[in-house]
Amino acid sequence: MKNAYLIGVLENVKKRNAGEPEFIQAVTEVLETLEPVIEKRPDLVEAGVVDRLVEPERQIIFRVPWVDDNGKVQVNRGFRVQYNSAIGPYKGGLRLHPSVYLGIIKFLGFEQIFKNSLTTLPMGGGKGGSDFDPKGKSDGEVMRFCQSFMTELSKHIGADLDVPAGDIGTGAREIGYMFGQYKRLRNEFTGVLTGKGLTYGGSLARTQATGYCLCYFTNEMLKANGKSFEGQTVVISGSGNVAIYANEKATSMGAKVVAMSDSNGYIYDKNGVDLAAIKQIKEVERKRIKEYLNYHPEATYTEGCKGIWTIPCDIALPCATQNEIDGESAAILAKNGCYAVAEGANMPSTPEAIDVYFKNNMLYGPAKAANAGGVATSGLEMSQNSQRLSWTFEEVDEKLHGIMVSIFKACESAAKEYGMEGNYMAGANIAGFLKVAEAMKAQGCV
Ligand code: NDP
Ligand code: 2IT
Repeated sequence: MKNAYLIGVLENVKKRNAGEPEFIQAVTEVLETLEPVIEKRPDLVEAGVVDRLVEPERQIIFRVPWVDDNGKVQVNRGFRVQYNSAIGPYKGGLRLHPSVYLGIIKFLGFEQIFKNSLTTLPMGGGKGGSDFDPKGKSDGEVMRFCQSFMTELSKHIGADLDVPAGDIGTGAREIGYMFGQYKRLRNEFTGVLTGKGLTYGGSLARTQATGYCLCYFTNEMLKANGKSFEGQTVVISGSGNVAIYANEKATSMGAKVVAMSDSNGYIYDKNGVDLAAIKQIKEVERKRIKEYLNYHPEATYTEGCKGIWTIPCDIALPCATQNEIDGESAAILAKNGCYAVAEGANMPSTPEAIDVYFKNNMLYGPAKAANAGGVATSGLEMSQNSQRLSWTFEEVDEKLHGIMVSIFKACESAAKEYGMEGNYMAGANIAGFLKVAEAMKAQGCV
């Protein structure tokens, strides 16, 4: 990066957020790709748009006390970072995972600003969560945690203010408990959360949305480069919400998914992963992926998740967590003939991995664009709640398909306009940024 203004902003970010490497990583990637825009737009520099964009509007950190099944008091830490409201109410998921700390929530909230902008819907960026680990907890413990978490969070959110949703560790069960507590505390039934159950205001297709839309985006990227999913071998990391529905859609588009993982290890099934077995193990029983061998003894299970990228494939869809593909794994993927990577997870590729993709002319679909279908459906859930209506699965799915096609086109044309044809990462950052930047400039120094 050569632009003195951007270098200055980044230096300041590093100084003020030391000890938050994921956040610095996310900001660095965006600022590097914004260089040609900033060179062309001195008015945005004058308006201090980037200086303001990197600083969250509000950060809330709170104590979450709850009582476990043995009657013992447990204390977790809760977060909500309300990052940017230039184009709509704050919107973004809640992550429940022991690795959660402020830096993770800030990187996710920062990414969410651009992603939400790309969806074309009016949603600002935010993210939240806690270092609570739902794994191994009883339903009662999860409920008491969610109620305590929402008791504080309810003071800071609202249908026109900030609308949280799911992310790692937060699925339909957790959203249900949180919604119930919000309703009890506020005595009102509003669309304050998305990803709700279908009996109380949820949208059809929200469960499937992120995974399906990852494949819609990937399909556009493949088509634009004379390829398709048909007959291709695919590796998908993770076996949660995003991974499961990415598998379902990729398979329906003619691909064969041969491997999936969890945080303990990965399975390889050369006949194609049996998704019904994965759903039973993960969605119904909440067990570990190695149980897959009970259904398919001919498959293999390997401890440790990194090795999944050594399985030869044409297309890789990382759908687990941040920085899960490093430079070394990316080099193995490339060597084995993988020609496309599209990100279901947020920031799953390290900067070194991204370098490998570009050096090897691989197609690269960045998270902000490729996984935007989840939050887009959340936006459609908000619209349905406001109208007190619910659309059919087909209506929602058709709208989403259109949104993903338009996101791909926006990335493709912004990259081309700024002299980086085929670099969808730069295209996503630039297209996402420009809408937010114009809105921030128009609203003055706030
Ligand atoms: P889930 O909790 O449903 O599933 C997460 C999956 O990733 C599990 O298989 C989990 O394994 C694995 N995983 C989580 N953390 C780690 C880790 N540190 N190392 C290795 N594996 C890990 O979450 P989602 O499917 O919802 O989210 C997956 C990714 O997609 C996240 O990056 C999330 O931010 C992103 N995303 C989610 C959206 C959504 O709508 N849900 C929308 C857009 C992006 P285990 O069970 O062992 O923990
Ligand atoms: O990372 C994401 O986009 C999500 N976890 C979904 C957020 C949402 O509000 O649906």
